[in-house]
Amino acid sequence: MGQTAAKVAPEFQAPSLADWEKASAKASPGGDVHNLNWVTPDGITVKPLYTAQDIEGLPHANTLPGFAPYIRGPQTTMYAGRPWTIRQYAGFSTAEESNAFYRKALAAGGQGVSVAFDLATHRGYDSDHPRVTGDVGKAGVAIDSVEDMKILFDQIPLDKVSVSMTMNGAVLPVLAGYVVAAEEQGVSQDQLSGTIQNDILKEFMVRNTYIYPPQPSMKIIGDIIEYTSKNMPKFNSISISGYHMQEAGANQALELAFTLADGKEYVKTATAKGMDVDDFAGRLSFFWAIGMNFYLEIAKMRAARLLWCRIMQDFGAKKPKSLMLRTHCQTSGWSLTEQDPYNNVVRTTIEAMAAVFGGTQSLHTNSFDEAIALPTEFSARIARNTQLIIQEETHITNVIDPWAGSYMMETLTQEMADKAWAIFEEVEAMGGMTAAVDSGWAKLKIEAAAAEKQARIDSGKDVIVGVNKYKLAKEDPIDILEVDNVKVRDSQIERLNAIKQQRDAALVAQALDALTSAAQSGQGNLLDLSIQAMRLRATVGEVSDALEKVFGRHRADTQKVTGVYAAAYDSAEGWDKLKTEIDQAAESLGRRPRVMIAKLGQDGHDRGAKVVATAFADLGFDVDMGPLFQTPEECARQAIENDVHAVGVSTLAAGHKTLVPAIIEELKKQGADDIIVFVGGVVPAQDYDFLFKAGVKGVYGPGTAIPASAKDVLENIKKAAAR
Ligand code: MLC
Ligand code: 5AD
Repeated sequence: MGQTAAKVAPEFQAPSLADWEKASAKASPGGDVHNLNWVTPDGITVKPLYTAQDIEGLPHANTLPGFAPYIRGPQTTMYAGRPWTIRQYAGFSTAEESNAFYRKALAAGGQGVSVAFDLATHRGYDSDHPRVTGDVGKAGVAIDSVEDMKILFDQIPLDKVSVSMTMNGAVLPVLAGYVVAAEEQGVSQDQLSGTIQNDILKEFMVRNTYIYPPQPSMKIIGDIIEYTSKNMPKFNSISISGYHMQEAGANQALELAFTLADGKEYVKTATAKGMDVDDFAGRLSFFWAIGMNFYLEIAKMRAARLLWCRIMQDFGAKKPKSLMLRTHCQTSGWSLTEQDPYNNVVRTTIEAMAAVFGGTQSLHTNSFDEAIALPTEFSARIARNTQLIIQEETHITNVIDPWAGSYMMETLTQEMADKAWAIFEEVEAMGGMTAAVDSGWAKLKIEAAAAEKQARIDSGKDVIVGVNKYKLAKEDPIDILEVDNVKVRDSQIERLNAIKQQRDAALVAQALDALTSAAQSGQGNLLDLSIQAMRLRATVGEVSDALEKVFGRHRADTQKVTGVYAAAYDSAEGWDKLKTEIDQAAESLGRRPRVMIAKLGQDGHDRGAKVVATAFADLGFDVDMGPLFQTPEECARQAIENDVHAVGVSTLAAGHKTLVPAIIEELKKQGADDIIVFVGGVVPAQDYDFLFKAGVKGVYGPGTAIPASAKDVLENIKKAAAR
């Protein structure tokens, strides 16, 4: 065979790299092929050509799957033996509706369950709490007690189907509720396979569904790792998540470094409790975002396994399972657009392929209506089928780690590992991730990256098809999922009341007291005690309160970056003109136009709010940033005290139809209807009129260039002042 090939091959003289460079110069900008290099946001230089020279001497270019350092995947056979789990994250409205959705999805090819809870549940409030009126059942399913959990998993055999629960703040009552629901289904704790997210450090950095301050939150994580490693050997005690960092703006190297550093912190927490690292490390799992940066995402996943193996070896871990990084991936929600939304199917397919080439164990593919609302049955079907098609039609699964040996991929894997390791060491030098989070440094690093990215998009440097290039003249609205929040809340309150009537109140009170005492003394396992309380039908809110009595509720500082957006904005002309207009308005108003950027309800997604605040400030507005989780009343009070011209509500969790009219009403009630209100974020086209009728002056959906919204706000402020 080799001989035949040699015979038919033409004679040729192998060119040198210098020959190639010379030959390419003509076709390169400035006559130099090096000008074709691309420097990624991480600072990695991606060249147009890689050759065998690039991987000469690379230490890890020759490893095998299923063996340390696991660059090529944690399993020996990877997808050739068993493909990744198709695990679509979902949840909305009531437990009944979400249960029906899961069962249909499993019947149609879904392979695992992944529960999205509503924000009230995340933050430890029962559905009847006045702070969460706009949030119940909106961004996920409302869960108040074991009774809801039992409905959620009705006819889903928990000894067979693995369940992931994305829960961090109210992790104790929710995990406890799941354990009890399974128990009442006849499934014991040792049979449960699944994952609890339980990653609080990234909540303080980016996702913001924390309840307690960092220290007691870390104690809770230690207790959960301890309890599950003893009693639930098949259950992953944590899903150490970079996903939300990338969604909040982090580049891949930052995402990788911070997530590994979070992981190290959790290992330290557990070993400090006296646990042997090999007793729990095999059940630590990871979670990455996979965006449109195709090659680097694959490199990131390979580098992640390499680095985690190194970190765990440093802890003295011996078992292969402790050394191997296993991960879930989700395609990037942030990369999807409201404009021309069917393009999102394409984006998600490309991202899913990167996740698969990177060797993920489990995958969620986003639905094309992501930038507008929660998935409908239709959009969820396409998203799921995207994975089924890759698994069953393409034969991609037949070959393990097919990018291995690629000059480019091996080089980028090493470079990504080196970049991330440098950041990891920077964090170490600060005393670890808890310190880096506490000081606000880590969050600001991510926010700066987000502002830079937005400026690159707004100034057209980074292309997004249908948003800043190839725009449609007319967008057709698509069908979206609407949740009747009032109905969900009413039915939750009804069930809560029924439970409270039927349970043994004295026993519940005792169980809750036991939790409070344990929080105080540090004695006893908080998950164990939560299971006892939930079994007696204590509610999620009550268990959370029992601990809050001792731990308190965390309030975050709102720092913001400055100058970053302006520095990265690449189109000076429009920028300078707008700045001048704002300066002129300042003169006629007698002071700078002042806006308050507000987050209402339990919606903690603050990337957009932070980026807008930074950019508006760079443009010359006075900007106040409201704290997270304000009620409309609190927000109105702050706006009036600070004498702002406008309040900009940033909304990403579908609470706008309740919360925005409420803030307008409150401003009126408090005598300040001269303060104008504008709205930015995820708002379906169908809702614009509703908001305008309620008195909103501007609505800026995803993809709006910030200078455009700033200009509009300025005009509205001027108009209001002239009245
Ligand atoms: C797999 N197995 C194999 C194999 N492939 N065995 C032999 N040969 C092969 N080729 C075995 C595994 O070892 C394991 O058994 C079993 O099959 C299941 O495989 P797995 O790879 O562990 O998959 P899975 O059970 O799906 O677990 C994947 C995971 C887990 C480890 C990443 O943590 C997980 O499911 N995470 C999902 C997290 C999630 O859905 N998060 C949503 C976040 S959304 P054994 O015995 O070894 O266990 C979010 C958004 C937001 O956060 O902000 O709201
Ligand atoms: N159902 C389905 N997907 C959801 N996401 C968030 N909440 C839900 C839900 N209830 C997805 C979106 C979002 C990411 C954080 O998770 O893709 O961007």
